[in-house]
Amino acid sequence: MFDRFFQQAEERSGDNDVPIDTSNVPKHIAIIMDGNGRWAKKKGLPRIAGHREGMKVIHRIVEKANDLQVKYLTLYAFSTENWKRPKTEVDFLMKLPEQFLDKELPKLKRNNVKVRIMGDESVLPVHTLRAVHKAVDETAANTGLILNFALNYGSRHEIVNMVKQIGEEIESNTLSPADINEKLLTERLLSSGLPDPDLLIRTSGEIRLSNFMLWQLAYSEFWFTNVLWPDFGEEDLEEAIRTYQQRKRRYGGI
Ligand code: V07
Repeated sequence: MFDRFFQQAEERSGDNDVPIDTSNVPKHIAIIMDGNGRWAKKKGLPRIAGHREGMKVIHRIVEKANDLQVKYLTLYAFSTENWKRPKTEVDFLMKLPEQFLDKELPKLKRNNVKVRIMGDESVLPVHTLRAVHKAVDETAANTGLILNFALNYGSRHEIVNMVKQIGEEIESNTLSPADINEKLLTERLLSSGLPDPDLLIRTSGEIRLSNFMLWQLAYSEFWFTNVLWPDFGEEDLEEAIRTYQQRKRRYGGI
């Protein structure tokens, strides 16, 4: 019941017939791709079937984002907390980057997409890293959409590491506390070089950040939907962007 109410409320604010204003598309969209396990459970399938289905959605969202001239797309693929899942599930997840890239890398290259990753690489399996680095290297010169995968990413971990590094530089006198400001910290996060996300999307009805880009999302617009990630389509991305634009317009009016 609540579910239906929530959906309707979203549809009302969605205004399907209002076209997207191509001059005001969010430059950077970040997405928490949640609900893959739930999608599988609903269908009586194992969780990994949901992850596989969730992976299949990505290429369509990348193409749509590219068409709309979104410049940066960050996707939360694996969190530092996900290691707590059963080993068989983690092992399966760690094969998804290779599976995705085996199929999609040629297309990403043709479409001028530049692949990046953001996360603690030190504990990722070598087979995963090999595939990911190949994609990063082979798309390094591309100038189109920047597709940033958060892989073994956790925002607190990111911040702790940054502070540790800064502490070491202060100890060795290569950095002075007086030099510490927001710009310096921003440049030392794993997202260095990317602008802050303009829009955060989270699927599957959870209304929380779950340790995702805490510093970077300080001023972002948030858009939550009950749609499960494997069911997320181009029209859902459009709706999120339309809602974002309506909010922006309202701010402009004040
Ligand atoms: C994963 C599929 C999407 C739904 C969320 C969880 C499961 C794509 C990647 C990926 C990562 C890096 C890269 C290229 C592709 C991925 C994991 C899980 C661990 F360079 N999807 N996907 N990685 N899922």
